[in-house]
Amino acid sequence: MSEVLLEHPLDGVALLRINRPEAKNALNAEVRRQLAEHMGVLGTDKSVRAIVLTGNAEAFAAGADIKDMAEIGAIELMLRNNHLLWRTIAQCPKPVIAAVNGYAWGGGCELAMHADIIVAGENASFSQPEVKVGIMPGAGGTQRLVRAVGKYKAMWLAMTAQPITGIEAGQMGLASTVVPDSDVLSAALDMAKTIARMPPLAIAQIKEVMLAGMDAPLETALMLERKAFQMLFASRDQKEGMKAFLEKRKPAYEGL
Ligand code: CO8
Repeated sequence: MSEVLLEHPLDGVALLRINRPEAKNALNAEVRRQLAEHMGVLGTDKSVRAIVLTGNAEAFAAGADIKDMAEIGAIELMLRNNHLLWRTIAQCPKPVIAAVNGYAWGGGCELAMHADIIVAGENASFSQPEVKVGIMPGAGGTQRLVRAVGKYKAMWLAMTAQPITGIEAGQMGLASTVVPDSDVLSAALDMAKTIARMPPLAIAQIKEVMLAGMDAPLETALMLERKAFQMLFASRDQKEGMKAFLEKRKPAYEGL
C-alpha cells in the first residue's frame, strides 16, 4: 500500500497524506522516498498552485523510523544519502503548507519545518526528542528551528526534548496559525485555495527570495528582492492584476 497518498481536493491544490498509522507515521525510507518523488513531480506540475502536507489525527509524523536506524553505522548512513531526499522537499518551488495534528516529533517536526506555512492544531505536539535516543536532529532541525524560534527556545527544545503544544508552537513562531484540532485540514486547504488563486509567478518569487534571502547578507537579500520585483513587471499577470484593480474587477491570472 502507498505510504504517501496524493489527492487533488480542490482546483490547483494537491494534498499529500503520510499513511503509516500503525507506526505513528514514522518516516521510514519508503515514506521519505515517496514524499520526495511526489514533491519533485508536483513542483513542476503547472496545474498545481499549492501543496498541503499532512498526516492523520494522531500523528503528522513521530520522527524518522527508529527501527530503520537502530543498528546502522555511520558509513551506511552516509551512503543512504538521505539529504538528497530532504533537499528535494526543501527545494519544491510550489508553496507547501504543513497541516499538523498530533505528533510532529523529531524528523516529523523537521519535515513540518520544510513547509512554508505551518497550520497547527491546538493540541498538536511538536518536539525534537532525538537526544533521548542518543542522537540529535539530523534533517535540518538545528538550523530551521533556531531560525524559527531563536537560540534560547531552540536550544531548550533540542537539549531537553521538551514537547510543546500547538498553542505554544504558535506563540513561539513555530506555527503560522493555530486552530482547533478538528479544523486543521480545512484551514490548511482554505489557505491553499487562497494561495492557488494568486498569480503563481509572484508566489514562486516570494518563496524563492524569502528562503534564499534569509541566509544571505541583508544587502544581497535586498538585491535579490529588487531583481525579482523588477522581473515580475515582465509578467502578463502583473499587467492583468493592476489593470483589474483599476477597472474594479477580479483579475484573471494565467501564470504567465
Ligand atoms: N520510529 C519507529 N516506530 C515508531 C516511531 C518512530 N519514530 N514512533 C512510533 N513508532 C511506533 C511504535 O514503535 C509503535 O509500534 P508497535 O505498535 O509495533 O510497538 C507504534 O508506532 C505506536 O507507537 P506507541 O505505542 O509508542 O504510541 P504512543 O501513543 O504510546 O506514543 C510517541 C507515541 C510518544 C510518539 C512514541 O511512539 C514515541 O516516543 N515515538 C518515538 C519518537 C521519537 O523519538 N522520534 C524521534 C526519532 S529520531 C529522528 O527523528 C531523527 C531525525 C533525523 C532525520 C534523519 C533522517 C534519516
